[in-house]
Amino acid sequence: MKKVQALPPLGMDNAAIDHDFRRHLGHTLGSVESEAQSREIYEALALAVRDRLMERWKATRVQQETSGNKRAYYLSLEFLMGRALGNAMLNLDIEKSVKSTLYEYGLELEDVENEEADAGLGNGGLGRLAACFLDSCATLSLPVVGYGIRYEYGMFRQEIQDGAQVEEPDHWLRNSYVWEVQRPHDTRHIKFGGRSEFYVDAQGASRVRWVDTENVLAVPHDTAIPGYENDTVNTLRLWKAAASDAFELGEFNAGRYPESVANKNEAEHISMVLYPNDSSENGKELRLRQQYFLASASLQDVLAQWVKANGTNFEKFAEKNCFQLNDTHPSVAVAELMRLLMDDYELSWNNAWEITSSTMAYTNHTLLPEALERWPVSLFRKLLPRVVDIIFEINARFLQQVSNKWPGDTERQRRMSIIEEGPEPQVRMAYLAIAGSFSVNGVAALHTELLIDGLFRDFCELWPDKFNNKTNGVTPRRWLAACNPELRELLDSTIGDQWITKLDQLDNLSAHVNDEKLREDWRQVKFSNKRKLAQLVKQDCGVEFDIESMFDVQVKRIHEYKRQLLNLLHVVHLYNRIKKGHSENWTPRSVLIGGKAAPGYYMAKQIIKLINNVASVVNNDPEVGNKLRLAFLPNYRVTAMEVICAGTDLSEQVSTAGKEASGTGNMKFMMNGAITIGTLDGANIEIREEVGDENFFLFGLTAAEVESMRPHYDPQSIIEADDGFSEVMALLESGHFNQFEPGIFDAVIASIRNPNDPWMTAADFRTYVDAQEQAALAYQDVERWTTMSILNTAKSGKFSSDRTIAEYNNDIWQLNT
Ligand code: 26W
Repeated sequence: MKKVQALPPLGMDNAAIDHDFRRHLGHTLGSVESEAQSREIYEALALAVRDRLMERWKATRVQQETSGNKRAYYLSLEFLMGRALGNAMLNLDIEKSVKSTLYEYGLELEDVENEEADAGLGNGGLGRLAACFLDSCATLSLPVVGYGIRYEYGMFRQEIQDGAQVEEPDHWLRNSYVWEVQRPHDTRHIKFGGRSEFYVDAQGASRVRWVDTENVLAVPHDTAIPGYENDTVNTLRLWKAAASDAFELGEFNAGRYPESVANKNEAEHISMVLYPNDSSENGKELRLRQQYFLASASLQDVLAQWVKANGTNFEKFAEKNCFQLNDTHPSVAVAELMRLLMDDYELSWNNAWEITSSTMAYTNHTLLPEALERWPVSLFRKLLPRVVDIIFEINARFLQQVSNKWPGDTERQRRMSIIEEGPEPQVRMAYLAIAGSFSVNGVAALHTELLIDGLFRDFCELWPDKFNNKTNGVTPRRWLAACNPELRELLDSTIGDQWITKLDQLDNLSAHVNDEKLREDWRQVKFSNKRKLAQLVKQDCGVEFDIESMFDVQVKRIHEYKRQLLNLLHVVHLYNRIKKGHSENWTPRSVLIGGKAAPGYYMAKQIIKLINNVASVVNNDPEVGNKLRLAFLPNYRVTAMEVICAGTDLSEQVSTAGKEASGTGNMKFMMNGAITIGTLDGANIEIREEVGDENFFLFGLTAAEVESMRPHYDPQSIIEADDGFSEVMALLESGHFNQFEPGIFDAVIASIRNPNDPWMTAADFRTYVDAQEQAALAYQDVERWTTMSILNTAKSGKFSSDRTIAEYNNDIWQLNT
């Protein structure tokens, strides 16, 4: 199109927004104002806000494309974005204008916002981390693109029926998603199946092409990622799978119309659903298809942009591009980049490897061996024959390096091989990622140490310089400014508003910790947030929380290593004390637990059911009254956490030491003034370092103690030697919480007595109960608690994802802003 004068920028004031809101309502949606439905109001407002992102988005794209600066790409199978409207308004600084616009129509912003579904394209920590990282990249004006899959169905919606989890599909796109823009001209072709064909090219070089494939289209859908008040708008590009030929002509002509359309469905399955597992891989073919689909589409996208700007000279490619792999899930990218460079752009192996191994960086997010992905070679070969050839070649050259360093150490070669030998040989994706990356990082100091001396020890001996730590963080925009507007205002009036992008400034609060006015306001803000949380609990669980009671909260995926069961043992212990009349000097407590279980994870589902059964006994016992309440919050998700973290007093971070890579919920709670009760695990250690021992309730074995106790772990004697513990076990084993469902909890309860319990729950029971007692006493001392709460917020600056991303950039990406 011919270049013409640019449009004037859109106004950010009340009148300008009102104008666009009405235009979209009337002209985009064809709605009659007096009859507008809530959904239409939301869409019209979202579009008016989106218009304001759009012009900044274009400008950012043009600037990034023309600057020739280095760029990074965050490859992730998960992005747990949550809602976009509030976030966009905050970043554009138009909340006030929007509120007053709506006010004129008698509308509440909160009601309008509730029309938006969460973009729940992730399981938990890893997916939400990706979302926080994009926010920080945009806020730091770093040229980073997120690449992921546009799942038609996100994380399932959890319902609780008779105390048990029931999964319902999350068709989040049903009502059209206003934040995405489809970009069909950037569609990529993805190959599956077929075979490798060897040939000699015109220059006489031997080459390979991948033929007889079934092709699937990857159609990009872009979402704007606004930075905070800086006019930067980055991109999250999500791929949707589509059939390459809408109709299989042969089938169609033969009158087999349904069969031809069925083919289309099969291709589209690839982006149909997010796998709801967050720890154990179950080797499903579709999952490998998803991983390859993401890797291939994203790499082709980056290469196509490179060629457009630079032609097929790749000499400077590695200087200008960097791929960050979010866990092993997208790590097939290592082999795929090799394939594209060699087969499509005719680079030699050595040149292609030089580029690949200096552009890939891998982040590990878990220490659980069952979460390390492995794929059967046979499956790989069937789906991706050309890619598997390349993986074998990478492995052969890699093992040569191993044997050069440790001649004759065949045991080590066997251990380190990317291909695990056995009756069903497997591709070890983590090893492929390490071999192909110039950087490998863990997500908290302890986690990285444990990777170095444990899981990846051999690799660290080979390449010590690759390994580094990047302690996780969360975005203070969503997790403080947006979710806790009252605290935001109090902070602004006490220390100014620079903390939103320089979170270390929260430490300036420390100087005001004894200011009576601040302390009183601080408590009022917490009460107000507790009232909102209590409303949510009432509405979703039917349980009344007294806002004077201590709000004791554990929300995260349900997993044995996270030990929701330990939390529950404590609740039963408190219940038992009340029943026995041992409730002198009592601190009333409201315990909230929430989280999803992987649909195939039997134990996790049993734990949910047990929590609900205990809750119904506790909450219906008049003798217990307000002293103790227990609620299980159904369908825990990003939007629920926004209410929960602001209204929490006590944050439960009780995993078996050495098992939680980092945790990020712990950081959201801390920022909002909750105090942690936790083990020395993941980022808890760093949280405690920042806030000081006296402002953290510590208990439990250390990671080293866990491992040294393991061989002679004897839960039976631990229980026997502890009267309180014995009584708790006796209550559970008597069937008190499952009177009409005999035996249903046998497996869960038995796990506590099992000497092979990997999570060693019994070992930490007594120190946990003692730490809980300390927390209860501290809560009674309002002045002490207020100090602890203020200091937790004040010392949370380190846990901004802005700090984390600045470190990724300094140590790994090295982008200019
Ligand atoms: C089924 C394959 C699979 C395996 C592992 C899917 C997802 C995973 C993830 C590693 C699970 C996850 O979310 N890990 C969490 O990552 C967070 C961000 O780094 C950490 O804070 C958590 O400690 C870690 O459990």
